[in-house]
Amino acid sequence: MMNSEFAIDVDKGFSDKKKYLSSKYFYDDKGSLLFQQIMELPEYYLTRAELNIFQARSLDILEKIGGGNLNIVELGAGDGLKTIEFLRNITSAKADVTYYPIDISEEAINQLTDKVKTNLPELNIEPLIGDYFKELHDIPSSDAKMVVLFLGANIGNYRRPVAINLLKLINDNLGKGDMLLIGIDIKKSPNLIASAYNDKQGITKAFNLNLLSRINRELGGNINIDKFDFYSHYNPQIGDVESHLVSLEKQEVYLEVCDKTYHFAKNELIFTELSKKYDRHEIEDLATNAGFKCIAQFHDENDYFADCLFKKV
Ligand code: AVI
Repeated sequence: MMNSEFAIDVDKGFSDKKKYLSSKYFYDDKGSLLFQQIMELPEYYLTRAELNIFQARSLDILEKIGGGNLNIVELGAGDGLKTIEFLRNITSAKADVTYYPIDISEEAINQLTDKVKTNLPELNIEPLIGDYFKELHDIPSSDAKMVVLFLGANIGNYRRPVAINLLKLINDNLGKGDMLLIGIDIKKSPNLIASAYNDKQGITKAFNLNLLSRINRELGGNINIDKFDFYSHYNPQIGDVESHLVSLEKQEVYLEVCDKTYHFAKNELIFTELSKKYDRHEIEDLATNAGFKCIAQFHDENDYFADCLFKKV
């Protein structure tokens, strides 16, 4: 019975003239582990660069946010490494902070909460499990300034209009003067970007192929993973990294849950992910289009990555 969102989306994507799968389905247990490995790859500079920003610039970020009590709300729990660095630096500068991490996964929130409590025992933490916008909406109003954290270049996984809508949704839940601190990967050497999404050890390839294993497991598929390859490329003119799976031969796959056979031509692509890179002006434009003003952009020492402070106007 094709009644899960996953089954409906895979059926749509496999039936399209240009086949696609949504990158939101990468993150089952195995996919989340593979993403952890990606973040440690020598080629994947993004996580280290963002950590460098919080090591070197946290107090500058705090200064731009301004004084007073802060409610820091994080969308997506992550492993906490960068956030703990930021929170440690700003609380030791006497900022009065309550930290609200939000995630749909109870396990992710519990792990993060334990980590934060071990590292920052004095910090007020109010973990929230559920949908980002519902939880954000339900945070009791107070005189504290709201600072939403949306870190890790996640915004790059959305096409521009979708990214703007998402930022608008965040904006709708904020008051005038509240802030959004958003991680954005920036345009730089095309070769450097291309290799971050095509690592030598093949972890990014395994991360993409894992989507097919997930389809087999959850939708009763008979996909032979060995008959697919991985291809990603970066177009520096528009800043888009596009990732794909490639059918190595003409083949058919059957998905029991959809009770349907899908046909693949030799070398046919399945688009799996956009990882968009921005320049300074495009970032300002993104902010303006979503009802914010970009008041500061903090770059790491190599100028690879930006954490940007958007203020609701
Ligand atoms: C989660 N997201 C920001 C990552 C990115 O860089 O687009 C996902 C990823 N895909 C391949 N490598 C990492």
